[in-house]
Amino acid sequence: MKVKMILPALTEAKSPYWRPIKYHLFPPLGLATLAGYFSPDDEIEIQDEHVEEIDTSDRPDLVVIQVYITNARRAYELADAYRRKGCFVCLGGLHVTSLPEEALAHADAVFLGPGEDTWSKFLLDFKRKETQPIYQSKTRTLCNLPKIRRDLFKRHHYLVPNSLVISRGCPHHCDFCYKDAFFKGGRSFYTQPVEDVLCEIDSLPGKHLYFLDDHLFAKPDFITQVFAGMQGMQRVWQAAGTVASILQPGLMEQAAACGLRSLFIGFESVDIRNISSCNKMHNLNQDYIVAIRKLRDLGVMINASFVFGMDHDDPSIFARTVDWALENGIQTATFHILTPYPGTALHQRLATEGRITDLDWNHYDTRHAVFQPMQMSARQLEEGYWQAYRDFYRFSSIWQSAGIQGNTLDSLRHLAYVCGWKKMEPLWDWMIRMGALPILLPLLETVLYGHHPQSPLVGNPTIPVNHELLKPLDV
Ligand code: B12
Repeated sequence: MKVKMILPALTEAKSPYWRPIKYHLFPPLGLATLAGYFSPDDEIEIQDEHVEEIDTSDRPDLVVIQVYITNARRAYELADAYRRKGCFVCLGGLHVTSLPEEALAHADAVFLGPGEDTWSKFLLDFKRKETQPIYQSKTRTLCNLPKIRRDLFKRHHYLVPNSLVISRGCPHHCDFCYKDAFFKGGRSFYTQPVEDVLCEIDSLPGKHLYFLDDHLFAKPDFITQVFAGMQGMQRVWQAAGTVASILQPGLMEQAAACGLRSLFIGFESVDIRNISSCNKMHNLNQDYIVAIRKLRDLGVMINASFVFGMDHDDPSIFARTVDWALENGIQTATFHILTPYPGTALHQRLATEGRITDLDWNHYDTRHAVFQPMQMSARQLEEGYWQAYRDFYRFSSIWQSAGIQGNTLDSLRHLAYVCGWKKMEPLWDWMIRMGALPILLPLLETVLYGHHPQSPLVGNPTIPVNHELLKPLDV
């Protein structure tokens, strides 16, 4: 059977928001996970619209499309085109799970929740020509999974080809997060067996890894076993973590010892009232500044994530957040406008209060105010968001936070790193278009990491230089 798997672009290439560097980061891991369930005789192609044009002139037997909220319109367009040709179209992913009826109008079958259990059942049904319109995931396990079909990735297109997820979900219940809606009807946090994780890591080429787990450190006994197994593997890696896990005694030390180099941290707000009102209880009563210092001492860079537009935010929040981040020497920051994704508790609350003002899913990209904020206008919220980016990344700001690093070398690294990443984005874009990344990235990595005391590159010239960019990526 001929199978076409598609990840439609989250932002159109012609949009002013298109950033080649952002959309060339990770390969479509979810689709490659599902591809593992096909039989060896099946002819499978994965197309990722972020890095290539989707060719719709073919006529596969089965079309599989992953739908996020901001690619929903495009996903439906592709689905309709293939259905007109008589192809069987399956839609799944986060947005389909939130709004199955909407998706069903464009599909022969829709899949709610993670696909590991429903997908194998569907493939049997498809063979027997007895498919159902809706498949709801119930059994949640990551044991005995088929191998992820990484061989189907066009690897050379990606800055971070070695992305992996070794758990699903998260044990917490923040009101803005997709998680509770996506995992309803079964467990909402579960992990892979440690041996499988270590085997997968071992099978990945190069040195650099990026764990895309929502909360890698959520189950300490699991992750400390993984870290113990990673000792000696000579990997460098990045991930996302919470303030509470950073403060947990010994955990970050172990992570840094087996290669942690940068961490994405959801600080969310510098106003503590917002933290309790969004139910991010694990951030409450945590000392953000102690956490930041701890990572700095371990040589781990921080990408701090902040959300604007929560109910306690007034127009002073933008400057207060940027000042706080700079005073604490944060390397990179990612700002978001609060976005009420359908299916979340936040969406339900704002809808009940009559505050949702925009239902164009393309605007649910955390760059648009799609609701009426409590203490400012939607326009002030959007302008403040862009102003925060400009203020955080102006030269004087970069200089200020570089001065706060532990020593001169770290300050220089900070300067080179932030300027090299943010100030040279047009150059990065040009390099991506020219296909020059494989040559230039190793050079950059040596500049960024070569001198760092914990870098495995230091004093060990026999270790091949990593071909991926190491930075706290804003995903
Ligand atoms: C990688 C990633 C990206 C990549 C996307 C490209 C890519 N290659 O995947 C990039 C960096 C571009 C990106 C951008 C953004 N992202 Co993002 N991203 C992720 C991340 C970290 C990992 C995705 C992943 O690989 N998961 C692992 C695989 C195994 O899971 P999966 O993809 O969900 O696939 C499974 C199921 O969904 C299902 N499935 C999926 N499709 C189908 C299809 C069928 C037929 C079936 C049966 C099953 C099925 O089966 C798979 C196996 O279980 C997730 C967080 C997470 N942990 O998932 C956030 C996440 C998806 N992103 C999110 C957000 C908010 C964004 C941004 C809007 C944020 C921002 N401002 O930067 C932007 C998008 C900008 C825009 N214009 O839209 C949110 C989505 C919230 C929501 N309700 O939609 C998430 C969940 C993060 C979070 N915790 O909030 N992102």
